[in-house]
Amino acid sequence: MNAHSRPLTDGSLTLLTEGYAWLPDRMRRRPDHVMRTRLMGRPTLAVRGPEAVRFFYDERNVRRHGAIPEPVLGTLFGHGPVHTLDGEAHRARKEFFLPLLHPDLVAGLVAHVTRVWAEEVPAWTAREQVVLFDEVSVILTRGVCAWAGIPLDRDEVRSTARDLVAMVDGFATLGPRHWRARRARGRQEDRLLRLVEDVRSGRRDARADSVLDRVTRHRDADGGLLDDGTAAVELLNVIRPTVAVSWFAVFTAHALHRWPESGDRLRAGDSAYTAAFVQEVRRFYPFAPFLGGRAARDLSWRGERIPAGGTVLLDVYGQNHDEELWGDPYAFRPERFLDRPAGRDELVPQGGADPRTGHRCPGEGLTIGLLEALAARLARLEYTVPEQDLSIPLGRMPTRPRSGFVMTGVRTPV
Ligand code: MYR
Repeated sequence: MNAHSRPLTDGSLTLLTEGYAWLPDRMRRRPDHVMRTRLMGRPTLAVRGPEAVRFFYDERNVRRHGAIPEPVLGTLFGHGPVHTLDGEAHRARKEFFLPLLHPDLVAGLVAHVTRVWAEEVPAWTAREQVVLFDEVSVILTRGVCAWAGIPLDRDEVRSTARDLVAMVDGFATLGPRHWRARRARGRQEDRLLRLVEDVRSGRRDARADSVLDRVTRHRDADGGLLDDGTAAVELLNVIRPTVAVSWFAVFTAHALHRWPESGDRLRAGDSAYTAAFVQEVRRFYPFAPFLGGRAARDLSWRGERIPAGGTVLLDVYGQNHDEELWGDPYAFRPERFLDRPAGRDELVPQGGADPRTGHRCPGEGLTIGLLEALAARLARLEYTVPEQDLSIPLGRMPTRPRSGFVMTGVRTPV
């Protein structure tokens, strides 16, 4: 029996226990960066590298319909979202998201979030301790809702932030976090669905050209408006990922703590270094483990075959730590991005290829803009990092420092 005829064991259980390490550990033994396995009972092909990114994002090879398992839709993305569409349907729905690529919109979101930061942070100085993850999620929730034109009363800020975090936190587990995520999604979809109904019925005004206004007017490929439920799902697909930047913000604080010398250049306002630092945070720390699609036809990649309908995975975490691409990939070294900017299909924490035509996250520029602003502000903040568990368990998806990054003695810069 050779490697090709041996029945493949299903990797689902080991994936759930090994988390981020599952794919990269197995890929390490594959010099061609391609691997056959089974996942949730389906033949699966895992690929990695810039050429593989182009293969993966070519719709003639890989399609999205039916690719995302229901437990991920029921928590993270919702039912009927842009992530599950192909061809003309995808192109038309993507029109709603493409303005997010515009630098003016990025600047607008950053302005809202930094205004909220300036309002919230002084109160940290009076507190015995602050859990950065929780507080940043509140700041991002307030900022993104104000920017998107979504009303948010003062007394619903913390519960909304908790729900948005829960949806991300529960997508890759079948334990209590998963059920919390489903309940959170139910609450937030209901709330936004009522908001969409109110705008459409004229009971409430939406700020002209805001994200809320645009979702109520968006037309799909068939020329029809989104139904109220799908509009709520896609609104959440703008605000939830923005709040998910909390994970990267805490990784930013972790990096500043472990490599404090980086802080000097951030404090000095070195914008090229700040941009490189943020790219290194997005490369180095674990966020999306991999991305998936379905083989559109019988496919072969570097000699490995996958039948039509099989699963194709892009090994995101593995590619961001690929020795050949990065050299010394487990060293945190922002300078690597000063020496040479990352190629489009090399650095793929939020997917690869062109966000205008494919499934790369259209919010990548928003993430980068927010992190540059937050990194500079975190570097200028004075605080103590008390004894705590800052380990980042790779078996938990999504992961973050276990303590959430506790700060004491916070003092704002004069
Ligand atoms: C967001 O809120 O959308 C940001 C969080 C994204 C995490 C990305 C995880 C991707 C999981 C895809 C699973 C595909 C399985 C075949």
